[in-house]
Amino acid sequence: MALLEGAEDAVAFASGMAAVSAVLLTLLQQGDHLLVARGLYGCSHSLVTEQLPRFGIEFTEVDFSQLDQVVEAIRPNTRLVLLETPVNPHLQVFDLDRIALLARQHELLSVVDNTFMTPLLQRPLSHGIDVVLHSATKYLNGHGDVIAGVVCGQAELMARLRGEIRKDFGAVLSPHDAWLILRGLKTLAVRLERHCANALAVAQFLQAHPGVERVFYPGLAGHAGSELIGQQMAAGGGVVALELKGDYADALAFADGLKLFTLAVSLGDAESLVQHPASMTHSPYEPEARRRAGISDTLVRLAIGLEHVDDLLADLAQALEPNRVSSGAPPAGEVR
Ligand code: 3LM
Repeated sequence: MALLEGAEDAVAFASGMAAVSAVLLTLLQQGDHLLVARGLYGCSHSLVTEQLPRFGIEFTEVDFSQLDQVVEAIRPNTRLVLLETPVNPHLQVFDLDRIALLARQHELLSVVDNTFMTPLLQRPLSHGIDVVLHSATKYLNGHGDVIAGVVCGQAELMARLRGEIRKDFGAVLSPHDAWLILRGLKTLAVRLERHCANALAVAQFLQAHPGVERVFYPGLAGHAGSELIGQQMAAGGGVVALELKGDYADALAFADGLKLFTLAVSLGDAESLVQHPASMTHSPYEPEARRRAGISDTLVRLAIGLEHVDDLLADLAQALEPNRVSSGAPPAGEVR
């Protein structure tokens, strides 16, 4: 992973959250403050907003697309900035060159969660970011059967992660799981090609569908940050999010109505997965914080797998049939 990310060294952990917490517990101490993106994976959000304050570490949530706001939020005890790009679950994209420069100008360390892209689609260190981390549970493994994390960066910092936090907190990765991810990495390039091609086709299909209010996919023209494709991102990735026309129940009925997509959290697997962030991955968010993070009740997240694109589009089409979405009940006479 150090080679792929262009880093001096890398350290493996028992999960993505073990990697996120190890970085923050190594770089921060009591009295410190960090700037964190409003939209983050649910458990990363609760780690920063609920766990770290117990150790006297403060935070401010900011929108990293509004850099003047970010500068205003910097305090004398601010030590680092933490963000994901694209953001889980609505895929907002941030300009890493500009964020890395801002952090450097204010002597802040910059930490980017690159789980949704992998180093094959985006290399944050090459944009001046200090630390990059991954939930290897997702694309790096690619088969939904391992939980793991990895952090990449300067050798001195990686030595502290390995020699202090991982050793004493114990979030080590099992040798067998390390072997499984090494195996997954062999097929990462071809899997990402299919994930990205399928995701673009799904995003275009949904964008044209009358039952869909809005589609979020960095590979779609008009998506905020899509101009960074080709500069910062090699492609849009394998996750698509959408907002349905309707309400909370309609979003659940749509997710329930899919047959080929499995209703489950996680992403990056060979199989396509569907989930409802408000009640699943981002349920740790307080409703007000979730609203500020732009995660609505009708937002549905699709982790696009490696199946044949025609099968995926056919499944979406049947689940979006008007009467299925509105009543949630299957059409008359059809037994589930
Ligand atoms: C999910 N995400 O379905 P683990 N960083 C990012 C992530 O998306 C995740 C992690 C870190 C999901 C997990 S919900 C229980 C399933 C951007 C995880 C944490 O600890 O390896 O799961 O990674 O969005």
